[in-house]
Amino acid sequence: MNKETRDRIDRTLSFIQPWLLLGFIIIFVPGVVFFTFYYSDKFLPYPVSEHGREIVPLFNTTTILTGLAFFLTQILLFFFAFRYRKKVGRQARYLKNFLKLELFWTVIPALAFIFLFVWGQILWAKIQAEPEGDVVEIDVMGEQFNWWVRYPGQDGELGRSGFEYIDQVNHMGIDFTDPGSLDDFIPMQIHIPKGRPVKLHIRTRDVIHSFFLPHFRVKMDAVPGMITKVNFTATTTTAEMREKLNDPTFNYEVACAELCGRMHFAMKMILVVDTPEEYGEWLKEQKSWLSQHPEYRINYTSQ
Ligand SMILES: [Cu+2]
Repeated sequence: MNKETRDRIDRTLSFIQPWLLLGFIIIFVPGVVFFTFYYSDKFLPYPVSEHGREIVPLFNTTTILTGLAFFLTQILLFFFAFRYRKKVGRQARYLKNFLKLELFWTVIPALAFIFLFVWGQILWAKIQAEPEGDVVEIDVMGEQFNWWVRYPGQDGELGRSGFEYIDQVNHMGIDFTDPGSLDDFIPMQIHIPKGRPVKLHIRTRDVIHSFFLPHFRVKMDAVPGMITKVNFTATTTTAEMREKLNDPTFNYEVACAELCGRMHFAMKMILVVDTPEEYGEWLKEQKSWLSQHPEYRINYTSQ
């Protein structure tokens, strides 16, 4: 390619590009607003946990503030790229010492960030505070690509567990030398009672997973070698939610929110919110894991 051709391409591009940038503002910006509202029925329904209701105003404020900043800066960015496009005979000017302007765009965003940070931090401390009252404790374990949950059983105590006890059958590595483990049970669905605080102890036996309950605004990573904790209190039963959404097949779902491998998308579990009475009934129906795997009683308790 000779110099003349290169110059011609260069001139053509510097003529077209500013107009493309202007077109971007005209099409993209209204497009974002339009589709946000167009698909608003696909948004998550109002949270069904006590702390979730407090997250809503924080989430909305953050979205509005960052949204305004986004539109303002993007519109200016693309507009200026158009307005000051290359023109024969126009020289760029170098401006300096605009202290007031620099203070303006440094201090205002800084204050906005501090405000959001403090609000979020106060709320997070409240969510992570030790729950009071009649707490339902559940041991949760992630594995590629399943969730396992263990309940304390009649004695209200989760028995010990350890990685050394994990095998093909004892997925959660329950330690049966601990009497607290004897009546623990592992259901295929999570049941929790409405109105009682739930405390989850979250573990993983392989890679990082993330325990995500979108309807409850609960999300906590499962980190190898650690037990992470998260608390929440459900405010709406599954039956009430089915009525509210007019969908008799609706179920709350646990999802994995950390890309953890090939079958990550399928790593989910159903969570049922019962009335306290239904929950009591369900608890009574559960059989201890040990009663279904009696061979483990021999293996560990005879040692
Ligand atoms: Cu996962």
